[in-house]
Amino acid sequence: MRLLLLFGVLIGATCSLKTFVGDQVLRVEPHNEEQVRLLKELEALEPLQLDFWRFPSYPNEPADVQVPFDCLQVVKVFLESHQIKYYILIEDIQAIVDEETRNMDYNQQRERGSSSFNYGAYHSLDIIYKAMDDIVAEHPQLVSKIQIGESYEKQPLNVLKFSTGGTNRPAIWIDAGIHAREWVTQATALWTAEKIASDYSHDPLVTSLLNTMDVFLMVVANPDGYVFSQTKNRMWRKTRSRIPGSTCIGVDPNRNWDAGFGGPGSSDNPCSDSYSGPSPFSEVEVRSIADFIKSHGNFKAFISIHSYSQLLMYPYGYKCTNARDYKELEEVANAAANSLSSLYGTKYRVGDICHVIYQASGGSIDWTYDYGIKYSFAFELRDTGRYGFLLPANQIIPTAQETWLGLKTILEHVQDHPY
Ligand code: 0X9
Ligand code: ZN
Repeated sequence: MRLLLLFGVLIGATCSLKTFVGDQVLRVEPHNEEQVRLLKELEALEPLQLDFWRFPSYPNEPADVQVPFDCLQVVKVFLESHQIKYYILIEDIQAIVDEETRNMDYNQQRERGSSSFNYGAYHSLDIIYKAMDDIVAEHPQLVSKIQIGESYEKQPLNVLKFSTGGTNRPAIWIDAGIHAREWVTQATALWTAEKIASDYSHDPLVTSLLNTMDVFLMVVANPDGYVFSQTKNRMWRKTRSRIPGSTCIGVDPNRNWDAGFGGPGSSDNPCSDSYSGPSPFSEVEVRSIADFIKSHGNFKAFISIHSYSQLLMYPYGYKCTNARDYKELEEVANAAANSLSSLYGTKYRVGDICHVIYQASGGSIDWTYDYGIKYSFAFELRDTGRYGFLLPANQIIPTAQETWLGLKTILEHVQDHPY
């Protein structure tokens, strides 16, 4: 019996979920270029095992950093000795992860006989894929499933297609979950799938849109990372590909697109969370989306859903100059942010990636914009840092509802501006 217990502890320590007991998230507020530079240097110090939930960018813009318990003292001393202001955003990450685990759908006592899908909970990849199949089965005239490829670990890359017919109609792309740990995004996308399916022929905008255009919705753009974030490390962001010559795993799929590849705001260090990868489109998940977009050839909008920070952004991220269409994109984004906030008062900041968040190279919407898809937008959903990536499940549905209003404003504009 004691042997068995010991074995259990060993398995727990070596094979199972990473824990974050006593780890904190600090909100750090650099006040000048020098302090920003120091934070970036800190980021590169691997033994500290820092995880920037929000990367350092500009003076007076906050960065959020997860610090392991063992390094808290040295990091705080470093910040204080350089007069860099900070405060504790999350006291004990594990406490929030534990609460989240208790609320996972498969850990909850569901009412017996209740067969309806719980959109207000986080789910495993298998359950999400099953729910997507169920939506297809319930709306066979409108929704179909397309497999655009296979992930590094051989998971299907599934996309839901909403179409009322025609051939190669002008189309809208929406993806979520390209960053694994941004769980509210996959959950929001799944809710949105059901919303589009059930609103067709009821909601005038959805109906008129789908009478002339198709919508493609990728609920889990990085399935390997999502599974890993649920089974091994809640804070996993990247893909799970092996990098020759490195013991570190995975590429940042939002640094891997062929748009300013390898430039500022990306890293060539495979151990970094913003590692751009060995070459543009090295990641099969990213390449599969790009190939699909190219072979389709008629996408008018490309919307990528991330979390967190409550931002609605348009190109560019790899450079800090205005996109040709920035006036129109800014107007549409402002209108979308307004309709989004009309529901619960959630405030969004709007702007180009470089100015609103930070310079970041190799991102999806820069590539799609340069490829010719004018209406390229990226959302960063709730919240602004109280929970960050660990957004409580009771915020999933409100987040999805408000995001849908923002999305609809964009879709309406796209429909009204076909060229
Ligand atoms: O750094 C990123 O990739 C995005 N922020 S996140 O916290 N979700 O990782 C911001 C970049 C936005 N750019 C594009 N979506 N292309
Ligand atoms: Zn992201």
